[in-house]
Amino acid sequence: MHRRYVKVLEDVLDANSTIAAANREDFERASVKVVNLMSAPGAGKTSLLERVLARLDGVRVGVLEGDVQTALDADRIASLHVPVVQINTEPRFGGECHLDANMVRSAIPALPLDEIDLLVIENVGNLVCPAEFRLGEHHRVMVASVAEGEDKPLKYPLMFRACELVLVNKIDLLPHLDFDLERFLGNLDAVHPGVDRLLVSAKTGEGLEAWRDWLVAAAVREASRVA
Ligand SMILES: Nc1nc2c(ncn2[C@@H]2O[C@H](COP(=O)(O)OP(=O)(O)OP(=O)(O)O)[C@@H](O)[C@H]2O)c(=O)[nH]1
Ligand SMILES: [Mg+2]
Repeated sequence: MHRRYVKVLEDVLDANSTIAAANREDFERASVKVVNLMSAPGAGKTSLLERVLARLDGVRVGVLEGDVQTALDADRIASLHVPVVQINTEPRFGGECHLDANMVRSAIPALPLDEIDLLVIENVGNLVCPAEFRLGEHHRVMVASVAEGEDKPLKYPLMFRACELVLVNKIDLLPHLDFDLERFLGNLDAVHPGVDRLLVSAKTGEGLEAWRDWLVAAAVREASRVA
């Protein structure tokens, strides 16, 4: 019984990988690089996009928003005059806690791929499932906010291993928290040695120039080996 469950899961992930490869082909045909942005709910994905998307130095960017319900995040991005498409996983996909390749495939016709160089996909807030489902992206980034505790790399290692960049957000809150930044970074290196990391605050703007520069470079960088 247990073995059958594992087999079903393997089949689901295999089917997802096939569709992700088709998505990747569509993105490459349109010369669009794709970043999959993941985190726990509320770590600051949308806030970190809002702060940089409007000043990407000539890089034409679009956003695909994934949420269980609402278009709240898409509305925030649209107010910056950035093209945005919202996927709600609740009505059509049963309230999934992650985006999968098929959901992204269903959104591709609505995306202005010929008018953008970079597509950022904001995944559903979750530290487990999004890391398992490839979408056809070239780059994977996660946000870990200091409010979540320094043990998270140890408890959710796949997410921290699956990314090439970790944005450590909400560092403005450090004086108010019992968060040991050195211990967090040690835990991060224990599960993904040497992974790139940026200390940022979407509230104060600290570190956002480096995040912006990273996104600008992602528009031309080759796909990461972890994507
Ligand atoms: N103090 C502080 N608050 C922040 C920072 N970044 C985001 N927030 C706040 O954290 C909350 C969640 O931010 P969002 O950007 O919506 O987080 P998210 O990851 O997009 O959330 P979901 O899409 O729901 O998973 C909001 O109240 C933000 O104002 C930060 O750097 N410092
Ligand atoms: Mg969001």
